[in-house]
Amino acid sequence: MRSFFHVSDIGDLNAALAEAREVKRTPYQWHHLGEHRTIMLVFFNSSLRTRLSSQKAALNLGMSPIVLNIGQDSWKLETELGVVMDGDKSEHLREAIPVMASYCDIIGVRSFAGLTDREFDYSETILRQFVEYAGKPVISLESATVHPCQAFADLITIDEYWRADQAQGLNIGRRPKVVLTWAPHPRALPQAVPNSFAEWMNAADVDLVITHPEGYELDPLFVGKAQVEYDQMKALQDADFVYAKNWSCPGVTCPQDYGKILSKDTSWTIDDWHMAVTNNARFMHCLPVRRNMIVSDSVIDSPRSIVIPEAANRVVSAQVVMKRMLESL
Ligand code: AN0
Ligand code: CP
Repeated sequence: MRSFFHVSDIGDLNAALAEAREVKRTPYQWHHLGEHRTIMLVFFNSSLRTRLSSQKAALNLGMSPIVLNIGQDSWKLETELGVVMDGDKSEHLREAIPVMASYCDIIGVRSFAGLTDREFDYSETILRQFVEYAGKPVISLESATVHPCQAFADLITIDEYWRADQAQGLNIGRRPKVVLTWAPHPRALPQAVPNSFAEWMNAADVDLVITHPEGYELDPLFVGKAQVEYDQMKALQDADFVYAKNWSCPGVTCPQDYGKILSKDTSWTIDDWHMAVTNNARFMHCLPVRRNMIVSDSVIDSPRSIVIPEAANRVVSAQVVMKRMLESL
């Protein structure tokens, strides 16, 4: 595997899920694969889960992780080509990437959307430079438009809970109804998490419904065949999994508002009243989550909340991806 950005990079999803179950059962059985191998994890933005789960996954595979926080531990990097570098950026990605790549076998990159220039973000300008200048396999650790390690972990989690239900004789012979719902947040957030979640759920054996206020339409490339329902309560009806997330305006129906907050409507906050119309749904969120903005304390603290096992599965998704990359080096 040369890159991990989209669901298509992982190939057959059932095979990937079976591999994830095996990795989870016996995480250390491939410890030899990473011997004398190094992964570089480059962060342009903050992280808790991605940083730690990626390091843990690498360690499980016997691989050495090196972490670099751009602008804190390193020089500030220029990302745009053709500019006169007379500002606060001391080094260009054009040199920094091949230098970093010369110290490792795999590179992971976190570079959030800037949310000011849709064209710059949606052409994945930074990630593409890593692919071009590194000459090593590249993993998106949430880039401008995608967060595949999260979406794969989300799918692993849904598969795990649905299988557990079926082992108890529940929900036999049907697909889960998964609802991706927008929820309010005080700051403008990227679309990478909902984009990837939609992309992966479309490829999986689930029925996906997406709900959000008008203006928050995700890029059709990611929405695919999913049903879009503007009435949140209607969308949540009989849901088996509720996946809440905030995102800023994707600029699909209103390009001038790209990256802006269009609504802070707290009637979209997931609380007991919303969960009551579901099929006793499990609650999911990628974390970090703002309590009582995205979700009420009562829902996230309830036994139907699976946000912690979901975060734990970030090690599993990262390990499957790194294992595949090591196998193809
Ligand atoms: C980021 C986002 O919404 O993309 C990271 C989520 C994994 N969240 C925040 O910046 C709060
Ligand atoms: N879910 C997720 O990617 O969390 P971090 O931003 O803490 O890495």
